[in-house]
Amino acid sequence: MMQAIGSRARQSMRVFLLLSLSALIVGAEDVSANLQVSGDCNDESGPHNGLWLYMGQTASGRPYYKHSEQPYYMYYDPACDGQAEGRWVMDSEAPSVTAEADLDEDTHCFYHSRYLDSSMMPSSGVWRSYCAEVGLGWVDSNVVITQVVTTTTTT
Ligand SMILES: [Ca+2]
Repeated sequence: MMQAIGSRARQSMRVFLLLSLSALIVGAEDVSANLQVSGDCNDESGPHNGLWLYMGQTASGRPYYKHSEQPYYMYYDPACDGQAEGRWVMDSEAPSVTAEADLDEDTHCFYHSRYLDSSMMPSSGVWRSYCAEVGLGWVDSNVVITQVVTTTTTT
């Protein structure tokens, strides 16, 4: 009986350690990772779904991205018209990497999609997207953003 309990405790400890290790790996944010986006316009054919490539950093120290197949950019703008609250946006304009605000330098908050969040990385959440491509207007989209883990193999 004692042995059975001891064995179960050991097994629990092993599972706990494995879970902790997985959490560490999943929780580690690679600032220069590419991103996979889904859920744009709540539709599989949402225009901003797909692979986004890491391009570098903007002046706020946050990464910015370019869509792998479309002329779209994703970046954080601390004030898209010079005054508005900070937000992550997806747009067809490449951002300035030196401007402190209004990164597309149009003095307006014109873009395809935005998320009112100031995290250092773009994150999953309810993005507000313009969805004319799928026959809709502005839509609250349940966007899911995951880092693309690249593995290196040697032969
Ligand atoms: Ca702007």
